[in-house]
Amino acid sequence: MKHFLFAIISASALGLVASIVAPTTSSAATPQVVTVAASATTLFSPNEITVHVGQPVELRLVGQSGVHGIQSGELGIPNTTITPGNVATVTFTPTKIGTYTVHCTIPCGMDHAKMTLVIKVV
Ligand SMILES: [Cu+2]
Repeated sequence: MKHFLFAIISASALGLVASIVAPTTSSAATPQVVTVAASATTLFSPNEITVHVGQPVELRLVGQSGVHGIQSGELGIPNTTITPGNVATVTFTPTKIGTYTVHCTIPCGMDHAKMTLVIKVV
């Protein structure tokens, strides 16, 4: 009887440990989801985001008007095209602290040169 009780207590203790450890592990791997709209008139909105070294970022680029593009070799963002009515999702993991200015890669109108997304890695 004593052994039986011990087994039950041990099993619950293990379960408790698992439930404490599991969320910590998954939150470290869970990407930070950031949504940015891309439009011919409001450009990237917001035009500045903050992300964290070592934490994956799931960047959701919502195409509102005009065709736009994004790419950053430094940040590991692949060449991605954003079209109206679609959401382009890119995932990258920043490795170095800094402020990165990413320009729209596709000429999209009068304000194209001003179309930047500032990504602060902290
Ligand atoms: Cu653009």
